[in-house]
Amino acid sequence: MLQSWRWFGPNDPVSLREIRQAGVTDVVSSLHHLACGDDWPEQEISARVRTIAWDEEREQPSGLRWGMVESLPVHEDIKTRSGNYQHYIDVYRNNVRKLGAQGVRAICYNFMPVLDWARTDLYITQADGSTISGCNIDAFVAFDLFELRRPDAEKDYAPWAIASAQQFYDGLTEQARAQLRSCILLGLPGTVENLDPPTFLRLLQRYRHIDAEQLRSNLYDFLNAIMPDCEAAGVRMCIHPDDPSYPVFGIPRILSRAEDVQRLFQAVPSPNSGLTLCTGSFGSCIHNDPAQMFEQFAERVYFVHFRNVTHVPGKEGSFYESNHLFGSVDMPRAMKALITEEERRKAAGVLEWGIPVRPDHGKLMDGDKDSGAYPGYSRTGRMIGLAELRGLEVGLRHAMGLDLG
Ligand code: DNO
Repeated sequence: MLQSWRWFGPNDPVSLREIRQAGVTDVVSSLHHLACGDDWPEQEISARVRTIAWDEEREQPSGLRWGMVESLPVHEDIKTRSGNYQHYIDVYRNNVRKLGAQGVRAICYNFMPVLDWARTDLYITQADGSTISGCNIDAFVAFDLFELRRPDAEKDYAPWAIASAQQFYDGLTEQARAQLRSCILLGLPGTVENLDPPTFLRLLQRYRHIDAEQLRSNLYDFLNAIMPDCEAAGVRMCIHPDDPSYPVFGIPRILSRAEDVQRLFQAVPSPNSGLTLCTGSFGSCIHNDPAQMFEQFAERVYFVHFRNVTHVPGKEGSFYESNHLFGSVDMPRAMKALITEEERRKAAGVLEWGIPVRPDHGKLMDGDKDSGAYPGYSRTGRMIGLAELRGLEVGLRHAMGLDLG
């Protein structure tokens, strides 16, 4: 695996030097200060390439490179195929070409309406005092019904689910309700903005007449329009799964299950359209086996997010993010799928770059609590995750009789 790390740019509390010292070679970054749909100026791209690759202080190459963009967000006009979508597709195509010309090899994006990843709690305290994030299905439903009051929302839920959400909501203090609101509507890392309930509702309304089939076809049209540029620029698109991988707030979901991935690859056969295999996002749906999905789609996996989730027994949809190696995702099997695919590409002579893997999310430990780290994007927690994953890789490679990578 290529050890990679998400870096949010010069204001990130974790420095590039620390990232390098943790063993990382591949930085995953984006021009976060630009708005969704903006043209990315060439000078800004080259400045970021240089910031990552050149150690100013020591005046020498840093040992890091920027080959992976996460994310180049897709404008809502493209997802809804309305408004100025043609303009935004042209901008996207241009950005792909510019990024490819400056050495970017792959782009991670998603096609989730309105929200990027969503959680109902970002600071769940564990027994050891560290915090992690998670989803409580009752909280999602309660927010939808009693806070947002989305029209017709009750039609999306079974009566027992509504009753359970009601009971949950009744037990919340006003302060806990406010916390839930800000957690769901907060711009999480990588997302575009903080939303307020009326704006969120208005944005959701744009999808009132867009069902999953329509959204799928909008995704395929978008990808087919940009594929020639991706191919010419040598850039691979890696779609990120829906997170969580089940419906929330009536939003259509089109990248949650294995059949969604299969349909995507049938509709857009270009090898430049691939997958970000995020074990945590796929793992949030109890019907998915992310390790098996890795094996199934290995040839089209160009980027990996390794993290684990633990399902709450008897509460489908409720989970918390757990230690990278232990939880509902069979991480040794997922790592084995990665190694097997890397070896296959090597033997076939098609491993031009390697498969970047980032330790996705990590617990927030005491020393990091005041560092300004984004939820999930802790320094120490992610470094522990990376170290554990590296250990797992070396152990498996040794057991498989392979070189240690
Ligand atoms: C969350 C991330 C996502 C991801 C986007 C990709 O931690 O995995 O925000 O970057 O969905 O577009």
